[in-house]
Amino acid sequence: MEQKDVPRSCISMEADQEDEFLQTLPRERIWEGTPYLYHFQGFWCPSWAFHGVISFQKHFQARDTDLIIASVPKSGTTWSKALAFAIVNRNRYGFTANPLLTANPHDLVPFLEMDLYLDKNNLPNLEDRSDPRILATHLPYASLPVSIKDSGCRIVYVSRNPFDQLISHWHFLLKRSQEEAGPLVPLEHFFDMYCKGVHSNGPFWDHALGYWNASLENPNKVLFLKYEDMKEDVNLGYLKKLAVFLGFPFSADEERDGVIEQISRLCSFENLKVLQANNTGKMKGGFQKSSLFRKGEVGDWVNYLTPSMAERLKNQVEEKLAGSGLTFKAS
Ligand code: PAP
Repeated sequence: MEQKDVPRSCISMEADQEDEFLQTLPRERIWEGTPYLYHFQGFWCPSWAFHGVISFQKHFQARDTDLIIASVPKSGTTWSKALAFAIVNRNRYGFTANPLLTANPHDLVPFLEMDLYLDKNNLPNLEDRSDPRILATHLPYASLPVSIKDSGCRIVYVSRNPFDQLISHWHFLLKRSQEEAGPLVPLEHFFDMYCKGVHSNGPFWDHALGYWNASLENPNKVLFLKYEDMKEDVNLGYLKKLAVFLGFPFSADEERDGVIEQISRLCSFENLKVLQANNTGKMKGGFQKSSLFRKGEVGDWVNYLTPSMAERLKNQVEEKLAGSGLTFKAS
């Protein structure tokens, strides 16, 4: 769905009308105990995030200097947030006292709809944040507030092959159910719903294509990254590209002094996973911080999906992405 189709009535809706409106939308639930997903503006929005989405769309005023990290959940968001923060703030903090050593990347780079705009009683004060503000969203491109599209702000979209992304998401739900001693979501069922596009911020292909097409139309506005390319790039070309896109390119001296390697190490899965800030305690949403750092590999899905499941998803992804030029490496 294009932004022009987003119902204006939603944008002007008062907070006390939201619950009533929600009840008019189609809804699905992955499994008993998981939050309802509401079909809204062409994507599946978790019930608890609905107010945040409306409020974000209604109130957020982007600045030309803003940097937005966008993704479908479980695509490398935490990693990308850490990288963007480390690149932008490298001269401010250095590497021994870097906030990434003591705070979770999601605390340093908050989500707009799922964090900053979530509170029904208060709007966030984003005015006092110094430039560039690094912020994040899981919303599809079509649902971004107009000011993000119309301003000069830049968007980094991180994507991941849907096989690993869905397995990562399933594990995340599983862990949450185990913690809460709730019913466990069977993989077959989760997979089936996924193929129907029913998962948080899904369908996957619509989400990816929205940003992919925007990156083709305006490469200076949207940088489209792939998790798999970043993982296999031993020369760290993706980091240089990201730094240039963010407006903080590495100097020749920095390259010589190994600053790029330092950022790569600081933000690596191995480093972040063992930090106390990332392996103890809970996030605002109630889930364990450690659940953001599971395996961090490409191709782990082969341990879970049967050949017939893999075939079904492969065909579906090929069909949905046909003609777009967008492809994913899944191993
Ligand atoms: P989110 O959408 O809830 O923020 P997100 O960070 O996008 O989650 O995805 C989590 C995945 O990224 C996990 O993948 P896995 O389940 O297949 O293991 C997690 O391990 C992986 N991940 C987290 N941090 C890093 C990192 N620094 N480098 C590579 N992968 C990472």
